[in-house]
Parts: sequence; structure tokens; C-alpha cells
Amino acid sequence: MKSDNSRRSFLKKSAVLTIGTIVSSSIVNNAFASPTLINKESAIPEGEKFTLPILPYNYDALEPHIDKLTMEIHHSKHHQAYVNNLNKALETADASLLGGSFSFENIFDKAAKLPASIRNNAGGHYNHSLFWILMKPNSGGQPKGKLAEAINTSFGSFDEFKKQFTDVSMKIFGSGWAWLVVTNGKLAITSTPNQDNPVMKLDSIVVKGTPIITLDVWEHAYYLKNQNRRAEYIASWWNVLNWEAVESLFAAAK
Ligand code: MN3
Repeated sequence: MKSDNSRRSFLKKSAVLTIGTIVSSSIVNNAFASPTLINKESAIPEGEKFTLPILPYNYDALEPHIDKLTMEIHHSKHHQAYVNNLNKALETADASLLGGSFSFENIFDKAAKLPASIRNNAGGHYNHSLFWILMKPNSGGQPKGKLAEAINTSFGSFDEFKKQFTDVSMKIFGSGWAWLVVTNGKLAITSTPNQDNPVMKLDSIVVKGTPIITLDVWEHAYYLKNQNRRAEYIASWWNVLNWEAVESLFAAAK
């Protein structure tokens, strides 16, 4: 029997993960940018399932920059697989360290001690959920306001930031993610291998912080359209980066 509290908690989690139905900065903030990250309220109780978030746009909405087939397979196959495998891992792997609280925050806090199946699939679910809401049709351009100021302060100029972020993305060997994070009140560019992220408490994550931009450079993110040309994919992605969402995450992360 589930208590009313756990049912309510689950419903909140469902709302958070169904990002596509309501795209607002408050949802973005609640889901990904509160100081406690995915906070306790959004934890799902033992026995409940993580679900695939609905995209806040159609699969073809990012054309011509990111193609429809790539988006469809990436979201409905790859991301869905991380969700399914995370649910399976939480049922079958040793999840006792989590104490029955299946929140990203709790999982990432304990990443070093958890089975790889939980760490990798929770990372895959979180990273992709963030990646989707940080893209938008007819977007790109440059950030405004305080974020623009912070980028200028940290990197000298927007162009220099873009160059450094692109360089880091290009240099990731194999599969991984590039990030812009807020760490100790400052902006930093970093990268992680596989499905790790800067929120995980792992010795291997050199720059930890609150993500405000992320870029998936796994080949599955671009191979159908760009084949081996990662640089071409990165150049396209800048045209769909959702700066309003980045600004919201930045405001909440400070
Ligand atoms: Mn991916």
C-alpha cells in the first residue's frame, strides 16, 4: 500500500519529468537548477518508475540544424533505453545505498559507491533530459543580461567562450558530454566521459558544479546526419541552443 504522501511525491516527479507539456522557466528551475538539484520532493519512492520526458517540440522542429530522424531515434530509442535500464537497475542491482529514495540528487551523491548500471543509466536519463530542454527551434544567437556579463568576465568575450566550449567538445575522446557549469560562483567549461556529469560525486569529475549548458557528443547524437563530422554537428547545435533556458538555470544556480 502506498501512502498518500508517496503517491503525491510520485505525481510531482511525473510532472517534473514530463517537461514537454509545460515549458516554463519555473519547471526548468524546479527540475534542474535548484540548489538541491532534483530535490527531495522529486524523489520517486521505491517501486515507482522513472519515465521518458516528452520533448518540448516536435522531432523535426530543430531542422535543418538537427535532423528529425536523429532526434526521433535519440529520444525514443536511446533516451528511452536509459530510462528502462535505470528502472531495471534499481530493481535488480544493489540499490540499498539509496535507502529507497530514488532522486537524481541522491543517486549522484552516492555515484562512487553504486553499481555502474545505476550510475550510467541515471546519468543517461538526467543528461538527456537536460539536453532536450536546452535546445529550441529558431534559437541560437547570444545570451543576454547577467549571463552575458558573466561569460564576458569569465572568458573575455562571447566568441572566446564559444571557441573554448567548441574546443572542449571536439577534444572529448570517444563518447561523452561537454558542460558549462557554475562552480563556486564562477563559470567553467568542462567535459565528462560516457554518461557521467559534473553533479556526480566522483574523484574522476575534476570540475564539479551546477550544469547550465550541456552538449551530447556521443556519435548517436549526430552520426546519421553528420557521420564522423563532429565539428559540423557542434556548429549546427549552436543554432538551436536555448539561451532563455540557460539564463534561467544560471539565475537559479547563483
Ligand atoms: Mn545521447
